[in-house]
Amino acid sequence: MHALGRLEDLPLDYREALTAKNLVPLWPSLRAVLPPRVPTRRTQPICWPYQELRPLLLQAGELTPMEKAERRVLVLANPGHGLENMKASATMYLGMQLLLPGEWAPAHRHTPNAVRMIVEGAGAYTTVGGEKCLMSRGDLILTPTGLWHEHGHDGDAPVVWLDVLDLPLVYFMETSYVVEGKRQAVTAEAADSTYQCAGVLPAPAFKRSQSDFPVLHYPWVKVRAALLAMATNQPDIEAVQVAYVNPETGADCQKILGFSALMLRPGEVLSLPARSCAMVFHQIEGGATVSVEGHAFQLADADTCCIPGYTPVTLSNASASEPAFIFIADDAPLQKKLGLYEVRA
Ligand code: 1HN
Repeated sequence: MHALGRLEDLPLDYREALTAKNLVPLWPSLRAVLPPRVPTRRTQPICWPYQELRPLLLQAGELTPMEKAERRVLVLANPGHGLENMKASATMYLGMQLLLPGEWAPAHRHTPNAVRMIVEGAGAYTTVGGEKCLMSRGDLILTPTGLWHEHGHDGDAPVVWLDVLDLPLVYFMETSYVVEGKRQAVTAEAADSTYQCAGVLPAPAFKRSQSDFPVLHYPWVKVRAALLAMATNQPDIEAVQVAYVNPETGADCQKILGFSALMLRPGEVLSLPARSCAMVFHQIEGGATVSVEGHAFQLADADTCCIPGYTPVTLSNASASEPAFIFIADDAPLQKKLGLYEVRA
């Protein structure tokens, strides 16, 4: 690949003539936008240990009342993207949200899709599209695009959860906006949904669900039990991993970001090939090491890290007796829809 002409190679008056007409020569910038073989990634491998951010989040609870915050969140920002841009990766936003007993985060709906991974506390709930979802550690609760949602807390200790949104992508596309609303009437309890019984679907008059998001709440107790059963029943399986899907279609539960839960068996070392998607790892239980070239993050309970795409990663569980459970988010669904997804051997 030979060197291309630089901007400085062009006469100043020519460059000024271009600028005056809103024109730009491609060749000085061509290699920057089309680097050979491997894309340029601003996403840096970064870890946010929970014990470091927790006191700062609780302090936000003292410093900023709910009325002044609407959502009391510390954003897990990747310095590679500039902290003020609030991106963990090019497409993924991460934030730790605090709700104190008795507080209320008012109803709104917006175009970005959100999910919440519950980190600590009990007694809080989120109501999504009229469906009340109680929050327990490790639960995954979806707030898909366009659905009303609000959070409440009837318990007596702080509740914290991890928000994962496709906000950077939706904002980049100039399609991000919010609508404020009134308190929703609760029309259903997620825990009572027919979908909580695996293997059967509601089929009134033999019709399938009209919703793109039939399940909004994936309780950790059930996901954990599924992983343990998989580890017991399929001891030779390469990875003990389940994906959060739409049970009507088997497709990813959201359209842009994908979510899964992984169990690392005691002593397990799992090497994943480089894939084009960026990834987020959040430790639900136990401890694990996330290793990429130049970094080894030791994740303890509730720690979160991210890695850029096109990066091989090794996950390991150093415990000889305890499993490790990890929540994973990535932008593979988006990349697959766009024909950009790759696995490199
Ligand atoms: C949002 O609506 C929530 O509803 C949390 O809890 C974080 C970050 C950016 C945009 C919208 C929530 C958010 C958000």
